[in-house]
Amino acid sequence: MRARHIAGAVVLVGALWALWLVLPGRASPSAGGTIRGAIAYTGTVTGTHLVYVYATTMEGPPVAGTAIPAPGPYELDNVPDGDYIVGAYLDADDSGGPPTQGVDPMGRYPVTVTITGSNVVTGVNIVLTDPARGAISGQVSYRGAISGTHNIVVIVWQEGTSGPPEYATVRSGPGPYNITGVADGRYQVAAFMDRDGDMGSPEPDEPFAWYPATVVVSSSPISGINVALYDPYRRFLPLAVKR
Ligand SMILES: [Ca+2]
Ligand SMILES: [Ca+2]
Repeated sequence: MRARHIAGAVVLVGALWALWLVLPGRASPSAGGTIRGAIAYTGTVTGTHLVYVYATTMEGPPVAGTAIPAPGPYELDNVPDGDYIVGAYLDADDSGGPPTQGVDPMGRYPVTVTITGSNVVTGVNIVLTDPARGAISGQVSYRGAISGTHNIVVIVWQEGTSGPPEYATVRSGPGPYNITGVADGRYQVAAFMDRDGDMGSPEPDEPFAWYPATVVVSSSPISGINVALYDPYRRFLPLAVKR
Protein backbone atom coordinates (compact mmCIF):
# COMPACT_ATOMS: atom_id res chain seq x y z
CA MET A 1 0.00 0.00 0.00
CA ARG A 2 2.99 2.24 -0.32
CA ALA A 3 1.79 3.89 -3.46
CA ARG A 4 -0.79 5.95 -1.66
CA HIS A 5 1.96 7.87 0.11
CA ILE A 6 3.62 9.04 -3.07
CA ALA A 7 1.23 11.85 -3.77
CA GLY A 8 1.98 13.44 -0.43
CA ALA A 9 5.70 13.22 -0.98
CA VAL A 10 5.51 14.77 -4.41
CA VAL A 11 3.32 17.58 -3.16
CA LEU A 12 5.80 18.16 -0.36
CA VAL A 13 8.69 18.38 -2.79
CA GLY A 14 6.76 20.92 -4.84
CA ALA A 15 5.86 22.96 -1.79
CA LEU A 16 9.48 23.07 -0.67
CA TRP A 17 10.60 24.40 -3.99
CA ALA A 18 7.90 27.02 -3.96
CA LEU A 19 9.10 27.95 -0.50
CA TRP A 20 12.72 28.41 -1.50
CA LEU A 21 11.87 30.41 -4.57
CA VAL A 22 10.26 33.19 -2.58
CA LEU A 23 13.07 33.46 -0.08
CA PRO A 24 14.38 35.60 1.39
CA GLY A 25 12.85 38.62 2.99
CA ARG A 26 9.19 38.56 1.98
CA ALA A 27 7.90 39.99 5.21
CA SER A 28 4.30 41.00 5.58
CA PRO A 29 3.78 44.75 5.22
CA SER A 30 1.50 44.82 8.24
CA ALA A 31 2.81 45.06 11.76
CA GLY A 32 3.15 41.76 13.53
CA GLY A 33 5.17 39.80 15.97
CA THR A 34 8.87 39.19 16.27
CA ILE A 35 10.90 35.98 16.42
CA ARG A 36 14.43 36.16 17.79
CA GLY A 37 17.16 33.67 18.38
CA ALA A 38 20.58 32.60 17.27
CA ILE A 39 21.94 30.31 14.61
CA ALA A 40 24.78 27.98 15.56
CA TYR A 41 26.99 25.94 13.30
CA THR A 42 30.04 23.78 14.10
CA GLY A 43 30.24 21.66 10.97
CA THR A 44 32.84 21.27 8.27
CA VAL A 45 32.02 24.21 6.00
CA THR A 46 34.63 26.94 6.18
CA GLY A 47 34.70 30.52 4.98
CA THR A 48 32.09 33.26 5.25
CA HIS A 49 28.63 32.52 3.91
CA LEU A 50 25.19 34.04 4.30
CA VAL A 51 22.72 32.32 6.57
CA TYR A 52 19.06 32.47 5.58
CA VAL A 53 16.41 32.28 8.28
CA TYR A 54 12.70 31.90 7.56
CA ALA A 55 9.35 31.27 9.21
CA THR A 56 6.76 29.28 7.35
CA THR A 57 3.58 27.33 7.87
CA MET A 58 3.29 23.77 6.62
CA GLU A 59 0.82 24.83 3.97
CA GLY A 60 2.16 28.05 2.57
CA PRO A 61 5.17 30.11 1.60
CA PRO A 62 7.35 31.79 4.22
CA VAL A 63 5.81 34.76 5.99
CA ALA A 64 9.14 36.21 7.05
CA GLY A 65 12.74 35.75 6.11
CA THR A 66 16.11 37.35 6.58
CA ALA A 67 19.72 36.83 5.66
CA ILE A 68 22.51 37.29 8.17
CA PRO A 69 26.22 37.45 7.29
CA ALA A 70 27.21 34.44 9.38
CA PRO A 71 25.84 32.18 12.10
CA GLY A 72 24.77 34.31 15.06
CA PRO A 73 21.79 36.33 16.32
CA TYR A 74 18.82 36.94 14.02
CA GLU A 75 15.43 38.61 14.15
CA LEU A 76 12.32 38.09 12.03
CA ASP A 77 9.96 41.07 12.12
CA ASN A 78 6.39 41.71 10.98
CA VAL A 79 5.37 38.11 11.53
CA PRO A 80 1.56 37.81 11.37
CA ASP A 81 -0.37 35.80 13.92
CA GLY A 82 0.00 32.10 13.36
CA ASP A 83 1.93 28.94 14.13
CA TYR A 84 5.28 28.69 12.41
CA ILE A 85 8.15 26.43 11.62
CA VAL A 86 11.39 28.40 11.84
CA GLY A 87 14.25 27.08 9.77
CA ALA A 88 17.64 28.19 8.52
CA TYR A 89 20.38 27.18 6.16
CA LEU A 90 23.93 28.25 5.48
CA ASP A 91 24.59 29.02 1.82
CA ALA A 92 27.80 27.02 1.67
CA ASP A 93 28.19 27.28 -2.11
CA ASP A 94 27.06 30.92 -2.25
CA SER A 95 24.40 30.00 -4.77
CA GLY A 96 22.09 32.62 -3.34
CA GLY A 97 18.91 30.73 -4.15
CA PRO A 98 17.18 27.73 -2.75
CA PRO A 99 19.25 25.61 -0.37
CA THR A 100 21.58 23.36 -2.29
CA GLN A 101 20.63 19.82 -1.39
CA GLY A 102 23.58 17.82 -0.17
CA VAL A 103 25.71 20.95 0.21
CA ASP A 104 24.12 23.58 2.44
CA PRO A 105 23.95 22.85 6.19
CA MET A 106 20.36 23.17 7.41
CA GLY A 107 18.35 23.13 10.59
CA ARG A 108 15.01 23.96 12.09
CA TYR A 109 13.68 24.94 15.48
CA PRO A 110 12.17 21.76 16.88
CA VAL A 111 9.02 23.35 18.29
CA THR A 112 6.26 25.32 16.60
CA VAL A 113 6.50 29.06 17.29
CA THR A 114 3.20 30.84 17.90
CA ILE A 115 2.70 34.52 17.18
CA THR A 116 -0.39 36.14 18.71
CA GLY A 117 -1.08 39.83 19.07
CA SER A 118 2.33 41.02 17.91
CA ASN A 119 4.18 39.23 20.69
CA VAL A 120 7.92 38.73 20.76
CA VAL A 121 9.25 35.19 20.96
CA THR A 122 12.87 34.85 21.95
CA GLY A 123 15.26 31.95 22.29
CA VAL A 124 14.34 30.42 18.94
CA ASN A 125 17.80 28.97 18.51
CA ILE A 126 18.68 26.73 15.61
CA VAL A 127 21.63 24.41 15.14
CA LEU A 128 22.69 23.86 11.53
CA THR A 129 24.01 20.44 10.65
CA ASP A 130 25.98 19.29 7.63
CA PRO A 131 23.90 17.53 5.00
CA ALA A 132 24.11 13.83 4.51
CA ARG A 133 26.85 13.04 2.00
CA GLY A 134 25.11 10.16 0.36
CA ALA A 135 23.37 10.28 -3.01
CA ILE A 136 21.48 7.92 -5.29
CA SER A 137 21.65 8.37 -9.03
CA GLY A 138 20.89 6.43 -12.16
CA GLN A 139 18.81 6.34 -15.30
CA VAL A 140 15.12 5.77 -15.76
CA SER A 141 14.43 4.29 -19.16
CA TYR A 142 11.18 3.56 -20.89
CA ARG A 143 10.33 1.27 -23.77
CA GLY A 144 6.73 1.07 -24.68
CA ALA A 145 3.87 2.41 -26.65
CA ILE A 146 2.98 5.50 -24.61
CA SER A 147 3.57 8.58 -26.71
CA GLY A 148 4.39 12.08 -25.63
CA THR A 149 6.57 13.20 -22.75
CA HIS A 150 5.39 12.52 -19.21
CA ASN A 151 6.92 13.21 -15.83
CA ILE A 152 8.99 10.44 -14.30
CA VAL A 153 8.84 10.19 -10.51
CA VAL A 154 11.61 8.42 -8.59
CA ILE A 155 10.81 7.42 -5.02
CA VAL A 156 13.10 6.17 -2.27
CA TRP A 157 11.94 4.32 0.84
CA GLN A 158 13.90 3.11 3.79
CA GLU A 159 14.03 -0.64 3.57
CA GLY A 160 11.41 -2.35 5.66
CA THR A 161 9.28 0.73 6.27
CA SER A 162 5.82 1.36 4.93
CA GLY A 163 5.51 5.04 5.72
CA PRO A 164 6.00 7.97 3.37
CA PRO A 165 9.03 7.90 1.07
CA GLU A 166 12.21 9.37 2.46
CA TYR A 167 13.10 11.03 -0.82
CA ALA A 168 11.49 11.70 -4.17
CA THR A 169 12.35 13.54 -7.33
CA VAL A 170 10.39 14.43 -10.45
CA ARG A 171 11.98 14.50 -13.91
CA SER A 172 10.38 15.80 -17.07
CA GLY A 173 10.86 12.48 -18.84
CA PRO A 174 13.02 9.36 -18.96
CA GLY A 175 16.72 9.98 -18.38
CA PRO A 176 19.16 10.57 -15.57
CA TYR A 177 18.17 11.41 -12.00
CA ASN A 178 20.23 12.29 -8.94
CA ILE A 179 18.96 12.46 -5.38
CA THR A 180 21.48 14.09 -3.06
CA GLY A 181 21.58 14.58 0.68
CA VAL A 182 20.68 10.96 1.33
CA ALA A 183 21.32 9.81 4.88
CA ASP A 184 23.16 6.56 5.52
CA GLY A 185 20.84 3.60 5.33
CA ARG A 186 19.32 0.81 3.28
CA TYR A 187 16.81 1.87 0.66
CA GLN A 188 14.39 0.60 -1.92
CA VAL A 189 14.04 2.63 -5.10
CA ALA A 190 11.14 2.73 -7.52
CA ALA A 191 10.06 4.86 -10.45
CA PHE A 192 6.91 5.42 -12.40
CA MET A 193 5.61 7.46 -15.31
CA ASP A 194 2.94 9.96 -14.31
CA ARG A 195 1.08 9.46 -17.54
CA ASP A 196 -1.86 11.73 -16.74
CA GLY A 197 0.23 14.36 -14.97
CA ASP A 198 -1.79 14.34 -11.76
CA MET A 199 1.28 13.85 -9.53
CA GLY A 200 -0.67 11.20 -7.67
CA SER A 201 0.03 7.61 -6.78
CA PRO A 202 0.87 5.28 -9.68
CA GLU A 203 -2.23 4.21 -11.54
CA PRO A 204 -2.84 0.86 -13.26
CA ASP A 205 -2.07 2.27 -16.70
CA GLU A 206 1.14 3.99 -15.58
CA PRO A 207 4.46 2.17 -16.03
CA PHE A 208 5.95 1.39 -12.58
CA ALA A 209 9.04 -0.58 -11.58
CA TRP A 210 11.26 -1.25 -8.58
CA TYR A 211 15.00 -1.29 -8.69
CA PRO A 212 15.54 -5.00 -8.06
CA ALA A 213 18.01 -4.76 -5.15
CA THR A 214 18.45 -2.93 -1.87
CA VAL A 215 20.53 0.23 -2.23
CA VAL A 216 22.97 0.72 0.63
CA VAL A 217 24.13 4.30 1.19
CA SER A 218 27.14 4.96 3.39
CA SER A 219 28.27 8.59 3.26
CA SER A 220 29.04 8.53 -0.44
CA PRO A 221 27.14 8.66 -3.73
CA ILE A 222 25.77 5.46 -5.24
CA SER A 223 25.34 5.52 -9.01
CA GLY A 224 23.95 3.12 -11.55
CA ILE A 225 20.60 2.65 -9.84
CA ASN A 226 18.80 2.23 -13.14
CA VAL A 227 15.10 1.54 -13.41
CA ALA A 228 13.57 0.24 -16.63
CA LEU A 229 9.92 1.05 -17.20
CA TYR A 230 7.75 -0.92 -19.58
CA ASP A 231 4.09 -0.72 -20.38
CA PRO A 232 2.07 -2.01 -17.43
CA TYR A 233 1.23 -5.45 -18.77
CA ARG A 234 4.91 -6.30 -18.89
CA ARG A 235 4.99 -6.21 -15.12
CA PHE A 236 3.16 -9.47 -15.00
CA LEU A 237 5.72 -11.39 -16.98
CA PRO A 238 7.76 -13.92 -14.97
CA LEU A 239 10.63 -12.47 -12.99
CA ALA A 240 13.11 -14.52 -14.99
CA VAL A 241 12.13 -12.54 -18.06
CA LYS A 242 12.02 -9.22 -16.28
CA ARG A 243 15.56 -9.59 -14.98
CA1 LIG B 1 23.38 27.18 -1.67
CA1 LIG C 1 -0.80 9.82 -12.44
